[in-house]
Amino acid sequence: MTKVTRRALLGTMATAPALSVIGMPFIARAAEIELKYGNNLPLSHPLNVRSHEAAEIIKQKTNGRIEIKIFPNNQLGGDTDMLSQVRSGGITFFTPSALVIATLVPVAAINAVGFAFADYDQVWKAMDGTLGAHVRAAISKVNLYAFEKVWDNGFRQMTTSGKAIETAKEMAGLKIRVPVSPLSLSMFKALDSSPVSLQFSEVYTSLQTKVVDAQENPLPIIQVAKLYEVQKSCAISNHIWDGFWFIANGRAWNGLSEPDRKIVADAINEAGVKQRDDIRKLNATVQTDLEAKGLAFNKTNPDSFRAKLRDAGFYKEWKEKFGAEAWGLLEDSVGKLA
Ligand code: X2X
Repeated sequence: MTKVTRRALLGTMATAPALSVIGMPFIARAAEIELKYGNNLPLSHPLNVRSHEAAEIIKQKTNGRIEIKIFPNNQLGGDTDMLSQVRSGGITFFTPSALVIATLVPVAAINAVGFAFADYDQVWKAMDGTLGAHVRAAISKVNLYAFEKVWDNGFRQMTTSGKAIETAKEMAGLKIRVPVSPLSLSMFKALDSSPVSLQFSEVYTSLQTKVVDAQENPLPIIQVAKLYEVQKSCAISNHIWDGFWFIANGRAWNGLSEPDRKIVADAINEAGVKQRDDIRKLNATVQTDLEAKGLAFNKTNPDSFRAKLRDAGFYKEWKEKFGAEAWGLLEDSVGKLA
């Protein structure tokens, strides 16, 4: 008896009249191209919600040929691990914060210069404009492809288990967790704190076990990662605007056909724009929610922090590190910094 291969069966199905298909077992077709995407955030964060939608759209538009498998919440390791996996091709996609990809592409931290951006109008003008283009070009030099639209992490705020942070004075000696990022370390050292670099996967436990007393993150992250359970107060400092670069391994990206690249890029960029809007809407309600969960809030004035950073030579140092071109592009968007 001849063995009926799947190909032969599908071939018959394609030519046989439609009616004869009825009653046949459904044959699940495995995707031709399976691409892994890892990230560091809980499933409920808009970054995961919208990238899940993008993956569905990509699957539909390619008739199931391309499937993106999402591994959220540090399932594949911490930020540093995922960064090396996306470089080697072990995973195809990763969404590192600008702070984190800067360990590889230093200029990528330019958006995180302390107290640079006043609001989201300035942020999107810069990141969708010349500053973002400059960073994407730098990312492409290390054989990674950065999608056009950077996703929103948000304006970073400081939380602590100790006394509230009102001015730069309270920063002295503060044991604060920062991402694995030279710029964050430098900034909190300039504020006289004792910053500790830890991957995001380690933040909750290190606060819980008091390895550190404080951390800094946008409010939606504090909410989805339940950091309010292990922190007492939150200072609205807006000290850094942070985004997630959606990046792809260069070889894997260039290995896709041109039409497939367009389908994937369109879906991911459109999802990114929606994700920005999700965060914008969340920002309107998240503080009230966190207050109800027991986190105490206070406002801060940026002046004392900025003065401290200026006196410590922070702006001068990072202007030199980023170089005149990138610094100029940042100042085009936010005005003179130092
Ligand atoms: O690690 C963090 O603090 C986070 C989640 O904001 C980043 O990915 C930089």
